[in-house]
Amino acid sequence: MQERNVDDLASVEAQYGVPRAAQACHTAVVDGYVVVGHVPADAIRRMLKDRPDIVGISVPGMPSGSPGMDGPKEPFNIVSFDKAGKITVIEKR
Ligand SMILES: [Cu+2]
Repeated sequence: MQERNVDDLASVEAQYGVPRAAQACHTAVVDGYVVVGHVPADAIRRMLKDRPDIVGISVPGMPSGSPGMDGPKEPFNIVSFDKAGKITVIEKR
């Protein structure tokens, strides 16, 4: 695994085709998919198994109580985004 801290994550995310509304604090590339923010591991596993025709998935923002975030659980959306920049809510947690 290669890890890199950058000052301008938004431009890195743009380079990987992450639409602005899906951007968050961390970007990973996993087996050809882009994973943005605090996405639950089981959602990543499902994507890697089903191999949908998308660029990647994201939990936009830093919702309290999402994986890796402290604080009371607040509802959050898991979204997918495609090559056209279209964002689809695939799951609410
Ligand atoms: Cu974060």
